[in-house]
Amino acid sequence: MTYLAKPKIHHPSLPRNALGYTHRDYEGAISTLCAGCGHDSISSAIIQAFFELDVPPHRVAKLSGIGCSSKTPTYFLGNSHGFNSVHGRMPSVLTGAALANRDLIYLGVSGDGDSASIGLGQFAHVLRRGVNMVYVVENNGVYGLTKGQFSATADKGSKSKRGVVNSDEPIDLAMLALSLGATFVARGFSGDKTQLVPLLKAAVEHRGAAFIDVISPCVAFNNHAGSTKSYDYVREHNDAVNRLDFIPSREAMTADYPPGSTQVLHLHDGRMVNLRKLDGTYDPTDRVAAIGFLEARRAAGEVVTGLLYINEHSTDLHDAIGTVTTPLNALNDADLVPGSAALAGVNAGLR
Ligand SMILES: Cc1ncc(C[n+]2csc(CCOP(=O)(O)OP(=O)(O)O)c2C)c(N)n1
Ligand code: SF4
Ligand SMILES: [Mg+2]
Repeated sequence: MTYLAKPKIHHPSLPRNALGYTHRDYEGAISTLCAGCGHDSISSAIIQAFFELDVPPHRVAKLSGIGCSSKTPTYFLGNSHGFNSVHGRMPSVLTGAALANRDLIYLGVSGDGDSASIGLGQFAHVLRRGVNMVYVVENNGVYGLTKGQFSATADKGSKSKRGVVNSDEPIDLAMLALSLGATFVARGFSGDKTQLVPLLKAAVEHRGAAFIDVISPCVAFNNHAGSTKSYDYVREHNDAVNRLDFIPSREAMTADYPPGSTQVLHLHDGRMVNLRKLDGTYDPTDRVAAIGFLEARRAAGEVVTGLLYINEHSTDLHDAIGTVTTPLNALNDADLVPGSAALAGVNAGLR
């Protein structure tokens, strides 16, 4: 455990974004995770994504459960709102916060134990309700914080550090997210920031439930031969179906790609992402095909990464229940107490 505070003095020539902030303004406390933990690379990708998106840090709420992964919000976006909830309960706390104040960007950070075991029910409902958020699972196939037990995402046949073979079928969270109705589903690898940062940026801009499963090796308990969540295994079996280029405004796209190798995706506020297709046949707007593709590649031992599915016409929970555009926590007494005549009208409508 380190108690060292980060120095407050910044180098005067650090690059600044459009708001005048540097990377340091998006960082958090010094990490206490094991050196080499994949989770730290994800924190660094999150810092870069929000810096490059020019998001004011006070507009972000980061929420997590319990685990090494759920500790990470302490290590990024130190000037944002934060809530470290109970094991597996982040989604319901996030849902409540998102309903109360629709003006914030919600970032849920969880682990494979947190989301695929104790929190599986919460994971399912937050996605099927279309809560407007980015939900990141830092997936290492083990319960890192409690010393490396297999989690529900560990592949059948994979080996623990002590050589025990996992006999249970794995839960593929990306596949589950697809079947639950998430409108943005992606998989990344903590060792591939070039792919992960644009995925995070596009997920932030997406309206609705955006889920990213990030394979994130645990160097202490799950980075050996026989593991399918180790750095070596993922590097050797990474089947990236596409790469994103995030277009920050309505600018025309100037990149020079061979015809047929790109696909332009539109996000709700007019922003676009340019998708470089690495697998020419993969179409991330076809949800049913995506499920079949993931299943087939998993059977072949491959780890499919990239943008797996996007619904360009997505809506969110606020659209579904018709909440007012003013955040509920900003409504005044007159809005909240409309009087007996209004109440009588509501009652009459229910008779
Ligand atoms: C209600 C409850 N049950 C069990 C625990 C013990 N516990 C703490 S973290 C954890 C699993 C963490 O695994 P994961 O979510 O994969 O995070 P990682 O540490 O691997 O990043 C467990 C079982 C707990 N803290 N609270
Ligand atoms: S135990 Fe594993 S998951 Fe936890 S900090 Fe160490 S390497 Fe990361
Ligand atoms: Mg884990």
